[in-house]
Amino acid sequence: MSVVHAVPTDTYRPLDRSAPVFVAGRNGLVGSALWRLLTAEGFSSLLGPASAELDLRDRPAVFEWFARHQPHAVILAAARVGGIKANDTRPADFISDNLLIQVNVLDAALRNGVQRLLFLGSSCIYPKHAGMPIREEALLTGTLEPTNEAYAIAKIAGITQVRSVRRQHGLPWICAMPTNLYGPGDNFHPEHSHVLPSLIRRFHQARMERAPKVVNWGSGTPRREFLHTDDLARACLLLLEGYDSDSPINVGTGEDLTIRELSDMVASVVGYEGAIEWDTSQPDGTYRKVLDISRITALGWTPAIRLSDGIADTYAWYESASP
Ligand code: GFB
Repeated sequence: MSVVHAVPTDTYRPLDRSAPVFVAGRNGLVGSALWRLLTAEGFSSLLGPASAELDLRDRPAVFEWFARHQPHAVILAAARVGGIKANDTRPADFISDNLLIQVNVLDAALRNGVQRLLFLGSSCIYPKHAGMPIREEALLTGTLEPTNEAYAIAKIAGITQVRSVRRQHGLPWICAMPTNLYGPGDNFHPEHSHVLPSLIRRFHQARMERAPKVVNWGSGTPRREFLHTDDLARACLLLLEGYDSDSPINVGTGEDLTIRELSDMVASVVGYEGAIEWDTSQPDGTYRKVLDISRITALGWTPAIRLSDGIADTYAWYESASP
């Protein structure tokens, strides 16, 4: 059964399953989930060169690749991403790499007449003090969270480029804004990753080493929302086939929890029973981030993976991938 069955038939424009679809960032957290879903959905000409084969920051190489492969549709899931500390300590890398990747892929797609394109942003594009849950209309209405301002501004530039192409060239390109994501294939780096994979790694190590305590970052009081990438992948296909608007569209669960609650949940899944301490010299970041998902749920999509199940699934992947 197709995942897009719930889209109203008047807006449903199916993608040709045999036409080439470029999943930019195919080996990343989001790209790999998209690849799994699109393969299962019968897409037979997926394109997803590894970064060693095609560096998306290399403009001539990107143009040459598009001219040769002529993708029919593009999902731009390639990005330099990282957790709060990576964003805070390497802002020059985050703004430069993301702007280069986006401008090259979007320009090459335009040059080659790509009709269907989905650009993936992030919930950090919204103002730090946006009303909760965050509606799409909050974009560009206030100042950003300083720890990820460089990344957020690059993503806002991408949204603006997609909207500009719509306005100037009339192509039905779209943007989706996912909340904090997690899933198999995530980055588990101890310093640079996001909180959920960091906690999995930390609690796993502590359990293996029988450590009496772990120390997490910040106060544990900030609230976040977490979406499994398999749920995001279903949303991406639904949007590509059934959404055509100038406005970015949020993709999340609409439910948040404190970092302390998340930490307890991860400890329970991993089986860590020692003490948990909090290092308040580390940044908390924005206090709360939860998306209003009424626009996408009206199209018929809802998240299907409960957080505890998703953590268990991600932990199973981590254990299978760990040496
Ligand atoms: O996942 P995270 O880095 O993303 O951090 P952000 C979320 C919260 O978890 C912060 C706390 O309050 C952290 O202080 N935390 C506790 C930890 N322990 C840890 C740990 O071991 N590692 C990490 N990373 N956090 C990022 C943005 O912000 O979210 C990006 O910087 C992007 O630009 C991404 O938008 C989705 O939600 O704070």
